[in-house]
Amino acid sequence: MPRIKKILIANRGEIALRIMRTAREMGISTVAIFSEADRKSLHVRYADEAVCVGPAPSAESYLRSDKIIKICKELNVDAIHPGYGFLSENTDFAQKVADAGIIFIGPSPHAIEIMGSKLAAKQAAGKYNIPMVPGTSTAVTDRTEAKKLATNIGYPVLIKASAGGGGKGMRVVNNEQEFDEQMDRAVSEALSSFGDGAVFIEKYITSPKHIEIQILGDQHGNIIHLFERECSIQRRHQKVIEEAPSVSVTPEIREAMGRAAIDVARSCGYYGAGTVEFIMDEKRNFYFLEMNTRLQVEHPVTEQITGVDLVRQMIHIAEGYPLTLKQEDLSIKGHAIEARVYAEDAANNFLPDVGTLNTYVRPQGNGVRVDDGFEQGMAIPIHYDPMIAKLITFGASREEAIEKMTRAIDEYQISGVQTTLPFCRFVMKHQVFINGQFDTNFVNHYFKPENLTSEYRIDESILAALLSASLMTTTNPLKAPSTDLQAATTSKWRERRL
Ligand code: MV4
Repeated sequence: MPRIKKILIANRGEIALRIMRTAREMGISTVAIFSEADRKSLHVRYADEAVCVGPAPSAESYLRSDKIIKICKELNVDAIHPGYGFLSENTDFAQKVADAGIIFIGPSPHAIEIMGSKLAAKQAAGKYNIPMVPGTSTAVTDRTEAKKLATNIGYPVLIKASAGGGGKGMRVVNNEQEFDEQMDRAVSEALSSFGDGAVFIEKYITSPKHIEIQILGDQHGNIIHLFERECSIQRRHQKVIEEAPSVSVTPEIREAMGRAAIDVARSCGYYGAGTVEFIMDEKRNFYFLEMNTRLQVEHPVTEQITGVDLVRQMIHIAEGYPLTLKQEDLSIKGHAIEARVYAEDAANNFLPDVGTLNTYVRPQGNGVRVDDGFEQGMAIPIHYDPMIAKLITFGASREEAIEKMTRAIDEYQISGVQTTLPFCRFVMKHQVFINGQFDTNFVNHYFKPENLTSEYRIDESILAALLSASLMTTTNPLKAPSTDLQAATTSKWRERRL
């Protein structure tokens, strides 16, 4: 069995750091790569060795597969962990790594390729009895033919790009009159975004919950699932809150969904860690959507409820060992919630906010995990994803996890950039979130910028703190307009930018 002694992490930020921590625990040495913008990053300092791969833009640094493979050869690297994003779901990269005699810590190029195409994925899954949304599993090209299919499926329908992702190339069609225009748009968007104009049609599920199953497979055909994650709280296809388990999933549904996820993985000979996405309608019917062939951003909630280190498992699998975990040994213990802390202004349509972390103090204590890659004083680079941190809480029950999240959000001190923390607090306090009756429309239905201020109204204890503080030089918080989010946020008024 090839023992991995040295890993290169082809990524940056919190996920690079998260992977290195497990590698270090396993006695594996680590190589970081970094762009010129990340020279001082925590992931660079944490690594045993670090190599600059180029200028700030990803295309000139983190996406330079040729350079990355060359570094591996020069530094005697045994394996590459791609993290998420960047090269993680790139078939050519996985193949080139294998051709260079380096272990790719992830699935086979074949599995990445199949699941990278929604149509190929549907066709592969079609060999098993996996529930799928009524629709086509081949590309539609002829409009007249397509309209007939849509009428049979029944409006509203969704036109989707086979190569799509993040909602791109996806068009809702409410009736036959709209069909031609929306189909043209979907095809041209698919062509311009992915260079592949193949589209297909599905019944549009108007109020779905987004539920995904974590799976692990080894190179000997064993596949297990690690239950579900509920990811419905998102806006513009960007997840903000994730949790495990889901309030809407019964033990029976969990078992059926887990079995379906394992079959999807089996349909492409999957090994490594992977995630099978489903949507669930109001009647709790669930349908397979697609499979993500990487370690996902939200993997920590699964780690917290199962006690399994997913990165450790990925490394074991890549080394060729059979899974030591058995399905019957796995169980859900407690509840975990993740809040993504983005440098974005939720009060201003989630506009990205650039700047420096003038104050950056993490919450701590029982049931709190923070996965991040920043320190106080660092600037958030504009070149990459604006995620500052993932705040994860876990408790014996969902209520406890929510209470811990609210407390942790209140402890988190960030100034210099606007963040999604106030928005996450709004979600934790919202009755619809608390009772679990939410779907992917939650943000559109319930969130308005004004909501943030009511939760952040100055109360007496804050007034007392304001009066005793000697920092009231820039503005008088007592006169701060009630719409001023920063001014009314617990203690954060002190760092208000003018
Ligand atoms: C759907 C759907 C409703 N009906 N398919 C969004 C991106 C891609 N992963 C698939 N997506 C959807 N597919 C059918 N037939 C609704 C969505 C969808 C969605 C899915 C998961 C999480 C958030 C979402 C937000 C809007 C739409």
